[in-house]
Amino acid sequence: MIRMRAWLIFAVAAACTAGCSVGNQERKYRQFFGQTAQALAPGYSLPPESDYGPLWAIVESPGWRTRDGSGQTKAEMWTSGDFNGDAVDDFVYILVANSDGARALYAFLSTADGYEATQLTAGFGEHMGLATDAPGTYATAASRGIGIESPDNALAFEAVYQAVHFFQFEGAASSFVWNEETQSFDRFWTSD
Ligand SMILES: [Ca+2]
Repeated sequence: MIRMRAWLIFAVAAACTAGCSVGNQERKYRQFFGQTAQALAPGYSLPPESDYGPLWAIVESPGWRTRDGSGQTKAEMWTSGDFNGDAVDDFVYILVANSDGARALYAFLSTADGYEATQLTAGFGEHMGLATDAPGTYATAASRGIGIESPDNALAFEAVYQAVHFFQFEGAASSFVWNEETQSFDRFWTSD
């Protein structure tokens, strides 16, 4: 009996480790959106709850196990990391326009005075996801002969800081990489 109870406690604790970690992640992104991001992107909201549907529910499915800059598994519609290299976390969200439901990708970057919003792209369909790329050198789609060109026909690019990975499951993918010189993001395609 004692052994059974120990197993039960272990099982509950294990379930909570997975479930609670997801809960904490979700809370972090919802909190930042409510307290900071929402006011910087007027007219936009988080995607509808239905977007948390099967894909988010099966987040342990490897294809959708997207991770943020701290290595934590999280939902596809948001990610975080230090994208502009000031050692403060930045946040990126897929948002939906209140007026017509069009989707837009927004980055909220840390500055000396708080955060500022930048729209990275807009007008894409559903089922796009976000993850965080580690710093490093990456090959572009063009380097593999795939007909989608990156800026300056680059065959490779270097992410000095973490970068925003924006992708469709088994489809198009690009990375938004901070350019220190222009103080903005360059977009490199890694898959079409
Ligand atoms: Ca930052």
